[in-house]
Amino acid sequence: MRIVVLAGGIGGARFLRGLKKAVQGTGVTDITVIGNTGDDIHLFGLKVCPDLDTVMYTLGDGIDEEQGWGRSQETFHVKEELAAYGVGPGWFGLGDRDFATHIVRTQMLSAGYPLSAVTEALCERWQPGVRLIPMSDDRIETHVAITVPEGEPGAGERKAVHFQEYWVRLRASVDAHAVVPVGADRAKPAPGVLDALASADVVLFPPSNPVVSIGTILAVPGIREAIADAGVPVVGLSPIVGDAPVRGMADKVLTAVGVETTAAAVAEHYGSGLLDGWLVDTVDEGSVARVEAAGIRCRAVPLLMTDIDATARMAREALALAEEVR
Ligand code: GDP
Ligand code: FO1
Ligand code: CA
Repeated sequence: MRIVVLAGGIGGARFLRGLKKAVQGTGVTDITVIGNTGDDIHLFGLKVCPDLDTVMYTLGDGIDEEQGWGRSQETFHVKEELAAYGVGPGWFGLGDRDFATHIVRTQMLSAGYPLSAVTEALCERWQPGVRLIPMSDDRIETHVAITVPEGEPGAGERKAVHFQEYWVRLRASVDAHAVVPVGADRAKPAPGVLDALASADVVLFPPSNPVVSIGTILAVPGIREAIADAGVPVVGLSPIVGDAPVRGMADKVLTAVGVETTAAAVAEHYGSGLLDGWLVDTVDEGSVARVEAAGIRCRAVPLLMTDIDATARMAREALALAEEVR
């Protein structure tokens, strides 16, 4: 059996760790991960791919476990030296070990390799145990339209900021008027993406951000259609538990696209044209009927990724639901 997973950063990566454990000793031949690159940012002349790196480091045991992003045993000497030159942004914490990844990536991109080939090369070191493919080799950057907050230059004016500026510098403290995956409309899926979907036996949406992770991947022309055309079960797990994101500020970007922050509304947002099955947490058992009324098979199971065994159980539930709707 071949499994394809559409993944953002922390939610996607942690789920994948559980999925790998869940399929150990079963007939699963491979797991292909289509990674979000809308969070990518160019800093200090380097290309940084937070979600791809989060998946790669998490599955390769190089992640800072507590933070969920960045390298373990990290130091920040380069960042401090850059700051001493007055070179920012200071609000984005690139560590020394992490810098090496971005240097290698940028060097290979400058030599003409596409991001998909570079990602494969980086994974040679980390051996994540899955095939990690960026959603596209083309540059796509999520931008967020905001009103500049009081106390900042241009306060009260409307402008677009890079997703990382919205998420990390502003901590999503102001409303997002719109979320735009800039460049997605002209982008092509990376080599291997459509083939993986065409030969998939099941497609999983981990509990990743529905707007800026999975939504961005689905914005690449051809990917949504390839999922539908695959004709295999598509099952998702809710990142919203008890009407709030388990972690992060997904509510801000859900509101921006007119979706309420509930497990049921996220399922309806994907819709029965895309999703066949949806898992909600046991605290949201009351929303099962609403999801099923939308034509999506739904089960309530524990959805907190507190440890790898709990996460593996979630993955098994998702695969069981896939068999039920097949
Ligand atoms: P990001 O790119 O690092 O933001 O990570 P993802 O997009 O892959 O996942 C982010 C989402 O993961 C957030 O909306 C969280 O609510 C969700 N999440 C994090 N931990 C858990 C968990 O233990 N259970 C569930 N159900 N969702 C989680
Ligand atoms: N998140 C933060 O909240 N603060 C940071 O300084 C930060 C630095 C950073 C560096 C590399 C990387 O791969 C990820 C990093 N993240 C940081 C996480 C990240 O950019 C966001 O949480 C995601 O893009 C949202 O998915
Ligand atoms: Ca992300």
